[in-house]
Amino acid sequence: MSKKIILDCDPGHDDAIALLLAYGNPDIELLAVTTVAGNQTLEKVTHNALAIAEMAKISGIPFAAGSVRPLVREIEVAPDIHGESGLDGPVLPTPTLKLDERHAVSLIIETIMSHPPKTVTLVPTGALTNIALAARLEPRIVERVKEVVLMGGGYHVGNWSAVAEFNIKIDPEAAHIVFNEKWPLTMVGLDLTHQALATPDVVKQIAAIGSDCSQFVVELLDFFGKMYKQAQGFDAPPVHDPCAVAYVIDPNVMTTQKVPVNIELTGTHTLGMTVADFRYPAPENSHTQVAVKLDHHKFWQLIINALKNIG
Ligand SMILES: [Ca+2]
Repeated sequence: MSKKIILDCDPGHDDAIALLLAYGNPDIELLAVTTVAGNQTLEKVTHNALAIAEMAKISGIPFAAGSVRPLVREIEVAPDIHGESGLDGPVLPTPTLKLDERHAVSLIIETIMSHPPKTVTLVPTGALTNIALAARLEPRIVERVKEVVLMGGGYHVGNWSAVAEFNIKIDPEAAHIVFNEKWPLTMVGLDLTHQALATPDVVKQIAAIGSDCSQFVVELLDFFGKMYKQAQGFDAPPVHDPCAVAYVIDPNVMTTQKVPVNIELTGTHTLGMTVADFRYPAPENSHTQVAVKLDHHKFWQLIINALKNIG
């Protein structure tokens, strides 16, 4: 049973690896790739998405560009982590794949509505702008999707402020919309992704694959590692976005806990915080859950196997 997903991303080093995992894993059917401003401008992240497609020889999957900025806030990008291009490090091939002419939000809606109910999983790994707009433009998608599995937030930790994570912090209003719609939502946040470290041993295993694609990932991780060391003091970089894809492939790759989550929109020091209420056992009908503990070995094996499959 293949799992149909739409990957909504802002590549981005870890988005790139998420895309390769989704494309290279045999259990995933990648229906569409959509982009959103975040790690860099929309123009740059869209170019990067197409360059990754070129590198991995991805064809027959629509790629569409989406929102150029957050719903309310000014655009914020992250050159301290991803460089000026959004994907600094490896030399990127020139894309030949043409963008789908539709806006990402239209592509998301049309893809969900043209598939049977409860078969399509949304996997956002950037700001939630496109997803929020899609839910407002076509509210029937909320009932129709199987679930939303997103990389973002953190119930005990932030990275763009003391308590807020980048994807949520840059467009908190969009996140508020997405977390408050009643679709099943899994938040794969920093609490989880900070366990997904690309340790030297992992990088060695990826290098040993010996393909263009594995070399590309090694170069991505090399740059990403340096930036994370410099910006946040990590000895090995946390590779966030593929964690969300990995959960869709095999929920046993991590443990989760049901808990109500809401987004802080007004706090002076807490804007964009994903506020998880652990005071009581979550109600049975709680539609949100958070990722807690990663099986590090299983996670990296999924990525290594996907890279081998791409060849
Ligand atoms: Ca991302």
